[in-house]
Amino acid sequence: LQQKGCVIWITGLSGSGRSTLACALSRGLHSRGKLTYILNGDNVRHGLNSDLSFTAKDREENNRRIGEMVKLFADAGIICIASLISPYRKDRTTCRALLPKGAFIEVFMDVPLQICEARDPKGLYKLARAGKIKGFTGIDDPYEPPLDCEIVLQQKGRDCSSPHELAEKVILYLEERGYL
Ligand code: GGZ
Repeated sequence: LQQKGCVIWITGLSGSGRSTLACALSRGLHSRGKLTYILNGDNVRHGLNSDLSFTAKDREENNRRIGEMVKLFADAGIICIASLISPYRKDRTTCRALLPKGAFIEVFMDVPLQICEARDPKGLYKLARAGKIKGFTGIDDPYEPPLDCEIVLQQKGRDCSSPHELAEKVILYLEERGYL
């Protein structure tokens, strides 16, 4: 087998650009002849995890199941991109522990809440502020930023890279560690 599998675990608030990065990353890796697969919290929640809500317990279970899935993909030699809020540090640590050392690459979309809320691509923050969605991450539900993750992608003020540029940073990291 030519390809060594790994997991790119993208964590961050709703509207922080997780899905956009996942797509740009996937494109960049495909153009280098690599096989990838994106597991998106939102997508998986329509099928396999359709029994789960957004309580702390169900978010934990959502994270746990996706952790088990990305492990299988990485075992198969695929670069698996997981894009979910994964608000709890301990849940991300649990997923990390499933992978061989170095194969779990946590990427933090470090975007301030005000920016995510101003973007509000799905109008969910507006609903949350109006009290129509309860327990929305960043509004009335917690988000625990990583303390020590592999890659931090900041999007603040003038420091505004394109999705392509952000993806290239991750690809450089993979290159340096022999995943490409
Ligand atoms: C946070 C919510 C909620 C609540 C629905 N809190 O911007 P999005 O739409 O696409 O990303 C959010 C997605 C979060 O699902 P995850 O599986 O990634 O979350 S977790 O890791 O916490 O299990 C948002 C939408 O679902 N959404 N309700 N209450 N995000």
